Amino acid sequence: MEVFYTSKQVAGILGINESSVKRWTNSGMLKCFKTPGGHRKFKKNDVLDFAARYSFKIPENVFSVTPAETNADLNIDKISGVMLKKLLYDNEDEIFDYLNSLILSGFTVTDLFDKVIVRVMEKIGTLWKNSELGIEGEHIASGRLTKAIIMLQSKIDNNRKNGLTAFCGCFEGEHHELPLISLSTLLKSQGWKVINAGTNLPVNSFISGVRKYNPDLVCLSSTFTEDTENFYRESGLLYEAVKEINSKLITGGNGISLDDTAAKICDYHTADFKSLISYLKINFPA
Ligand code: B12
Repeated sequence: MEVFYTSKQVAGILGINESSVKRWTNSGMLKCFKTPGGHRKFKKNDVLDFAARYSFKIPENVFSVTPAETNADLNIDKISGVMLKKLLYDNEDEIFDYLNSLILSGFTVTDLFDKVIVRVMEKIGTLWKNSELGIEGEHIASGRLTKAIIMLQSKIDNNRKNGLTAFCGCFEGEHHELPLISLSTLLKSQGWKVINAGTNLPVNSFISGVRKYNPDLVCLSSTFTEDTENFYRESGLLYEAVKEINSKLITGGNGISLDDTAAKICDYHTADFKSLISYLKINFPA
């Protein structure tokens, strides 16, 4: 089955604006055809010809996942398997190319994190737990993925800013940085300006940052909570500061349980990005 690409996908593949794609098709430099509804569609070979003629560098894996794969039966298992191998054996450029190709094939940023990256990192965690992967192997894989996600940020940063600012961080003792970087990437893709204060942040510094930047939204990520009582104490302090500036506090991650206590220390708690997006749509309508 021949696969066709949209103007948006071609813009992503070539690393240019959608308006340039339209201009070049209008001038005849880039071949396309139009659907009955007037939408431009592109063949892979036409995009490759254009790239070769005008010296555009195309990432290697960009065409490796076809849009068909992202339709009804998303093959998450297969994609996670490919990703796992890439994390273990490839470098960050190749991981980035693969993540980018998933986005270009129609994957939402939310699904990329909730369904693929969470699953792949769980597999890494299991390998590590079963001593099939050393600590160094886990660090290398996490480091490569972190770099690839940061590279992806500039690709999926939404040019249409919503004018809102989010302040994100983790409390002292929390070293899981990947969820926080993933969260920043997701929010940026939704048009948010993101201030990522990082992991291992003493609660007073977290609060100082909130007061200084006066954000519309504060996000706290927690993956591993050693001292639950202290965590709730610190969250309570942060929540007071967030309420003082009429902002909202959202907590997320597997280090926090969804019990009644959690409900009292934030405006909303969720374990995934899909629910965060739903919450934002209701509470920060465009
Ligand atoms: C990578 C990793 C590390 C790396 C982190 C590197 C880095 N740069 O981030 C390092 C080596 C530092 C590390 C250290 C430790 N780790 Co660790 N780690 C992992 C691993 C393999 C992957 C985590 C990850 O990045 N996942 C990918 C992200 C995207 O997924 P996620 O965290 O689930 O995030 C999703 C949701 O939770 C949610 N979310 C998260 N935050 C937020 C925030 C908001 C606002 C919202 C809305 C949503 C949200 O949305 C995300 C997308 O769906 C997991 C294994 C696993 N099963 O997950 C163990 C794991 C989390 N680690 C674990 C442990 C025990 C540790 C250590 C104690 C190990 C040790 N003995 O030293 C230390 C603790 C360090 C500390 N004090 O923080 C346990 C935690 C068990 C628990 N909850 O008690 C796990 C589950 C491994 C295991 N099976 O035992 N770890």
